[in-house]
Amino acid sequence: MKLLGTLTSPYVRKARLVLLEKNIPHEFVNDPPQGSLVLQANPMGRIPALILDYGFCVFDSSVIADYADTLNDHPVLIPRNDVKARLRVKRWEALADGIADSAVVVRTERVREANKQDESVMNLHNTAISNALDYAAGLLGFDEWCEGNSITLADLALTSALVYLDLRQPERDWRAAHPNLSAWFAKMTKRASVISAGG
Ligand SMILES: N[C@@H](CCC(=O)N[C@@H](CS)C(=O)NCC(=O)O)C(=O)O
Repeated sequence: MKLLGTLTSPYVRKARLVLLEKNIPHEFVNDPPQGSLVLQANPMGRIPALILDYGFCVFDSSVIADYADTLNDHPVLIPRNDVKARLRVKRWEALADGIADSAVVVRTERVREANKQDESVMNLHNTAISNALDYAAGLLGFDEWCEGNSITLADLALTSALVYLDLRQPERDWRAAHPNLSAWFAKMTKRASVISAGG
């Protein structure tokens, strides 16, 4: 299978981390949003897109993660039998993707000409990020993993969002505000998958 996307996208990183953690053979193909390969795979031109060996194209990182998780059991990243645990993991994913969504909006505003930037949009989304980080730190507490006793999609999604936040908002001192999240993230960034996906 081929995973299309860029190295900086938080959604692509999440999909890559799932494939890497589960040791699923794949080729990473660097192609940007609206790139020629991406457009053949995803009519919306968004990344990531996963092209399966029989040509079927899967898009949206959540769908890719869901599909990839069915391919083997080591590890199971989205709980299968415990409905409440599954819901908690998927909600973590939504929270992490929400941080990424807002960081992308702020980034999009920031790269516009100064007189075209919408301060209220940036404030709204920066506040959403702060609130989501508060919420994530509270949920995590001093647990080793976001959910249960082992790594899940929740950890990978949150890691991807925070790597992106560090990239686009290096001035945001979320580590000082949330030492527990900081310690958890430091451990996550030492994992082979995270290093291999580019930090
Ligand atoms: N919900 C989607 C979001 C994907 C997404 O918005 N990717 C961005 C790159 S970070 C993109 O392709 N943007 C280009 C566009 O929206 O046209 C997912 O999780 O895959």
